[in-house]
Amino acid sequence: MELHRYHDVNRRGTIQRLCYSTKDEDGTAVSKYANMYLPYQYASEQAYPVLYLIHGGGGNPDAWLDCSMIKNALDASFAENRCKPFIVVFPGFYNHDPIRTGRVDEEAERAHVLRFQKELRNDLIPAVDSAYSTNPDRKARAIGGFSMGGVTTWFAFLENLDLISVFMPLSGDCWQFGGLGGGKKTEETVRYLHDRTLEQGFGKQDFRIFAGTGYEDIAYPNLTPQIETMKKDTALFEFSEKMTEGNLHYEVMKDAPHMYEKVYQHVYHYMPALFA
Ligand code: FER
Repeated sequence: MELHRYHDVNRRGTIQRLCYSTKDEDGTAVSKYANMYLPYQYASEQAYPVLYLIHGGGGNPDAWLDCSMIKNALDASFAENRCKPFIVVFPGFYNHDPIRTGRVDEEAERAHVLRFQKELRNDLIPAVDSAYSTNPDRKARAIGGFSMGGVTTWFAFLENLDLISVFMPLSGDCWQFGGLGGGKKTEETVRYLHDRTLEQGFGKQDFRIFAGTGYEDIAYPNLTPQIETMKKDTALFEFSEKMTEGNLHYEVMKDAPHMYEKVYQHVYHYMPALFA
């Protein structure tokens, strides 16, 4: 994998906080924030595409920025003109402070990322689009995430395909049929992805998936069978090793365990294709 090189330090994007409000399961208002990455020379005369980048289990809106060189990768890519500038939103999928000790509680985490789909639709996307100069077309809206953020990304495909057209699940499988379902209930999962696409009124031309993980990643055994089975469903999914062809991509990195420090490199890799 090609790593981003040194770039012009004067062409840095900025981070802002966007405060917005959502509702918890009982309908009570909850105040939240998302970190907003605005590219260098962000100007309201332009309408920018937007990537929503979601943290992993136990994380928060700061996790990607704290734990990886994602900002550096974005700054470098825009400075070197690898791709046109876009906005990145780093929200949190919990509606309370995450309380995580030790192992993942699969059902609890699954409930959070599923609830977050409503927040995305009703609260977050409208807040972002009204506060910033965004292109509101679904073609210009992407979502990606690491681990539980990857699980979140698959749920966005199932629930919010009318709002989003680009999906970048990283080291996380689809949990429609419970924890680690991409590995444990592979056939059912892929059939459901297929059926939900049609049910939402979309087809092969209407989305692109950029998946990734590492050979040493704990999610590899769950995500890989799901992607391999999706590849066989050629009526809907067209796998290609070329980022600009087909609608399904899978990059597996060497020496890459389940860590932001590794996984952010997939974002760097896929960046030029997301809104191309
Ligand atoms: C996976 C998807 C998500 C996985 C783990 C997770 C083991 C989440 C782990 C965590 O939040 O700790 O496929 O594989």
